[in-house]
Amino acid sequence: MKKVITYGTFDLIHKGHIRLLQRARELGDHLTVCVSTDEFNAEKGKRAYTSYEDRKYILEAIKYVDEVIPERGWDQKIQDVQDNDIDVFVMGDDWKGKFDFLKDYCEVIYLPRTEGISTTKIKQDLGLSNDDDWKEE
Ligand code: C2G
Repeated sequence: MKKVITYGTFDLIHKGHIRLLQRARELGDHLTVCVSTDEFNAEKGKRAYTSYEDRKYILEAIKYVDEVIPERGWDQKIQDVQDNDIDVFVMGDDWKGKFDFLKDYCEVIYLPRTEGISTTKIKQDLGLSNDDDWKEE
């Protein structure tokens, strides 16, 4: 079985995320998604609208996704690839080159991002571009 892995926050799931997951899954027989915890998002300078538990729940409902595990930091990827017998590591090409060190452990593929959509754009279009607007009711 050819196993694929990808990483991300996947907040406010949109077509760009789904297309990434679909193309990643098509590269093998099994897709593991490593989704950033809320704590790691803070480290990335991101504050997701949707909690880690809810982002995990949503990802597990997507037909291209076979397994969801937590991403707690930048330096777990080699261990994840080894522990999960991963053959292919996939990311959108905004990350091109950033994870080439994984080539010693698995195939590394950067896929073209889907233009015209992003979580940031959604927030801006909704006029919620700063954190204060995000306080839950
Ligand atoms: N993506 C895409 N097209 C978009 C938006 C996102 O292909 N329009 C891809 C990104 O390139 C990434 C994945 O969807 O591969 C998830 O995007 P984010 O949730 O923004 O992930 P990010 O914050 O980049 O976290 O260790 C890696 C990090 O966890 C990646």
